[in-house]
Amino acid sequence: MNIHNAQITISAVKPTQYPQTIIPEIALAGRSNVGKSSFINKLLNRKNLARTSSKPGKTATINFYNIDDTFFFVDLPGYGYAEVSKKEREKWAEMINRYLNSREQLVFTFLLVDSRHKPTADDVSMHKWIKHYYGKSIVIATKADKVKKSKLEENIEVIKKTLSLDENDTLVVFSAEKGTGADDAWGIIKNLIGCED
Ligand SMILES: Nc1nc2c(ncn2[C@@H]2O[C@H](COP(=O)(O)OP(=O)(O)OP(=O)(O)O)[C@@H](O)[C@H]2O)c(=O)[nH]1
Ligand SMILES: [Mg+2]
Repeated sequence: MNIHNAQITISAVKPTQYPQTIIPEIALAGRSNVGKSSFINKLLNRKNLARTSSKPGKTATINFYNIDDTFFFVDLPGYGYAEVSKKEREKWAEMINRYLNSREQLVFTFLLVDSRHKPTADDVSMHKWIKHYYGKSIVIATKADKVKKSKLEENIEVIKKTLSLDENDTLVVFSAEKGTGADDAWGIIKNLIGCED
């Protein structure tokens, strides 16, 4: 896809702040620090469009990125970050759930997991929700550049098994550092939003 214009529309904390458009939305869910914001930046070839940080908990709001008025990337706060207070975590979870469960424009939710680690209990429940909601899932295994190739294959098997992926599910091995998987991700996105070019 030839992107001309990608910009943040709003950082929202409640539904009244969501963009009042009917443009399709693709949301990115995953553990804090897994690479959701970096995924957006890599796909758009923009270093700092979505703010990233080596410190987990960077994205604390629901950030809507308008991509050429064709679709929105919706960058969600990460879950499972132990360092923030329980109260704060619950607030984020509520904010995420409210968006995911009620947003009509939401055409799909990608699940990002770290290709170095076994998916957590939170990842498993997020994946279950996605399967229940869409009947299929798209899992992005991030930070693939950080794992040796032989180990990577092993880890991908563990991810598939832990999340119980089946033939309806798609797993994309991804690296925001190297660009691995970016073309595949674009192919999936174009398909989801019904875009030809
Ligand atoms: N080597 C490598 N580092 C990555 C990759 N993706 C993300 N990172 C790094 O991981 C850290 C976290 O990335 P973010 O994109 O901020 O993660 P996030 O999921 O948006 O995190 P929160 O906003 O806290 O939920 C940053 O230091 C990134 O540079 C990748 O594919 N390869
Ligand atoms: Mg982020």
